[in-house]
Amino acid sequence: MIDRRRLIVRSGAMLAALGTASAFGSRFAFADTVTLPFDNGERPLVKYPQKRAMIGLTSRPPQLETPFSVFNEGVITPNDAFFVRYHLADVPLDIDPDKFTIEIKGKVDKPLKLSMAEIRKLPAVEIVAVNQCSGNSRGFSDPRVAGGQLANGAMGNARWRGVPLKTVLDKAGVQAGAKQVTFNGMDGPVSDKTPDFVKALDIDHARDGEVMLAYAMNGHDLPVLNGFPLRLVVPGHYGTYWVKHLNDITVIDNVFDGFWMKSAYRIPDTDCACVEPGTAPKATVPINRFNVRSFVTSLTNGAKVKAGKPTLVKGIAFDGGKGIKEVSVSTDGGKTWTAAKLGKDLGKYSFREWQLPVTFAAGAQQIKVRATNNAGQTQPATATWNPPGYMRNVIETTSVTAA
Ligand SMILES: Nc1nc2c(c(=O)[nH]1)N[C@H]1C(S)=C(S)[C@@H](COP(=O)(O)O)O[C@H]1N2
Ligand SMILES: [Mo]
Repeated sequence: MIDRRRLIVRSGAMLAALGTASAFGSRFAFADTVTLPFDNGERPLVKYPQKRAMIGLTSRPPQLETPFSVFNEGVITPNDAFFVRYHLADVPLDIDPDKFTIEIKGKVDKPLKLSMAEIRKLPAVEIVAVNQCSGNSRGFSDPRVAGGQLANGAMGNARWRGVPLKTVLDKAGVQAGAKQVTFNGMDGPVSDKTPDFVKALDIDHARDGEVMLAYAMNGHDLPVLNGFPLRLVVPGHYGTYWVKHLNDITVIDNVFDGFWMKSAYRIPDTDCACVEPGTAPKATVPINRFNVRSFVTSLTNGAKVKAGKPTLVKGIAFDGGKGIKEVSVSTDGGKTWTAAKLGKDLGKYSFREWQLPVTFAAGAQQIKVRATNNAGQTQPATATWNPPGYMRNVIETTSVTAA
């Protein structure tokens, strides 16, 4: 059962912690509850600073899912509707950007400590990229698995602005023998038994010129809950690597063995990153790139449409960075597919809009949508399964009634 009073008190404490509650505009309030389409799917709609009403998953730390209707508003996810994921309860809500510094240390010639002013002076780059939690859509896992029971709203697409990680690594001078780079943010565990949230990338990935230290999102400072004042952006890769409130970058000459790399966020070492439902993988690897996904956004399950007249069906598709080649729609259970028209290309890491006029016969109808990327990878007809419930990308089906 949802304890609204407790959530309200905690949201209030957070406003106080921010120190500038009034600057954050409207006060927290509970609009309503929503019911996600799986067992125990009832969630409160909660209001946090800088966020519109969002689907509340946990309050300590705050974890917010984007209401799916937001994805039909446009191809860019607004900052105030962008999902929020944290692991550790000690979330830094009152960082002074003028005092904030980030350290680059370890196997480098010249350890650095940079202020935000110094970071902002470096040549900036922009990239539109999807951030998606590994466990997005986990609530649909069958059999059910442990972890945050998310529907499809733990993803978002934003225009990120910042400095290539390569720029600061080059400035510090990576030494020969460097193998990985670790990333630590300012949040921490409440109990010292919980391992701190630290992630690692291979050195070549860290220096690919695309991985970014981002300070802006859609033309504004990062929202506090999305990592203000600085976060890692790892295009095409699951959100777990996108470390928020990032203030510690360490170059190491070994493979990092912290909990969040060695034990958590690992997928079966199989082509589908899946195993027979209910079984354990023989070997695992760290989760990495997104697989291909596509969604109908203009119609939800249970929607009523006109029979015998075209309905413009719209949605989004994305993948881990090959770029979307084709999106197709089927209304006959997957026997035949019709290619949709793709929208503007905002880059290979972005959501890609698609649309297709569909004429429905009267009665109950199912719309299936399937995307294929430029490497020929597509989506499975039946959902794959793994114990942590990661990487769901089944062909989605939307049920409507035409009359
Ligand atoms: N500092 C910090 N960064 C973090 C996390 C965290 O717990 N702490 N969670 C990661 C995970 S698992 C995800 S999915 C993304 C979510 O980013 P968002 O909250 O901005 O949507 O943040 C990542 N960065
Ligand atoms: Mo995540």
